[in-house]
Amino acid sequence: MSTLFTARDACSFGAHVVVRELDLPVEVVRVPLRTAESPIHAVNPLGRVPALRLDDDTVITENGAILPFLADLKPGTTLFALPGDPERAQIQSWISYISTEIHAAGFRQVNRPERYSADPAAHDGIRQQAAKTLHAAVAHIDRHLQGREWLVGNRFTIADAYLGVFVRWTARLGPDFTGFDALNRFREAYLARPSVQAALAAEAG
Ligand SMILES: N[C@@H](CCC(=O)N[C@@H](CS)C(=O)NCC(=O)O)C(=O)O
Repeated sequence: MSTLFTARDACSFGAHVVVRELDLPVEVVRVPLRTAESPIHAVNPLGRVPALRLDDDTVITENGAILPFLADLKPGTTLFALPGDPERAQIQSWISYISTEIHAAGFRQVNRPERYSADPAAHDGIRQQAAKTLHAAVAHIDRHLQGREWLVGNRFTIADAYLGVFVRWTARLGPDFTGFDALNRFREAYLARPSVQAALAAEAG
């Protein structure tokens, strides 16, 4: 059986939700992060989740690869679209935007400024600038979601499963990030999904 390596409250949550949405025969295993003892290092040399190990020991890393791969295990699922369908590219476009603009340029710099400067005196400035960048990226998504429930095609897709991770984190960033109406509606709809509730319960255990 394939194994999806995840961590609590991490960006692997979206892939975990997809496994549950599609009822895939994938074992979800939680690992600790940022410790040399974690079994994740034997799977992903970067020590990061998500990582997907297939039956034949092939390893796939990166949300941008894992989310489409999981959806393609059920060809024709409404969570994705078939090759050649422009919606497939739109879904991939959002995953790429979220991974680069929201995660890497935003949350990673807000949460881990030490990765961008060895000088502790620089960290507050990095955090503040990253929060502004993040705010602009979140506002872009909020505008897109005006009058829509989900990112693409009026249905929940793998891009929404992934966005939900960061929409949950955004709420913790303080008052500047709480007034996005469309995003707030998205968060409620996301949290109401049985797959999300089941994944949350499993990760809390
Ligand atoms: N670009 C990667 C980022 C993965 C990533 O940064 N995962 C975090 C959890 S949200 C992690 O494992 N961090 C541990 C570390 O960097 O040591 C992806 O989208 O899959």
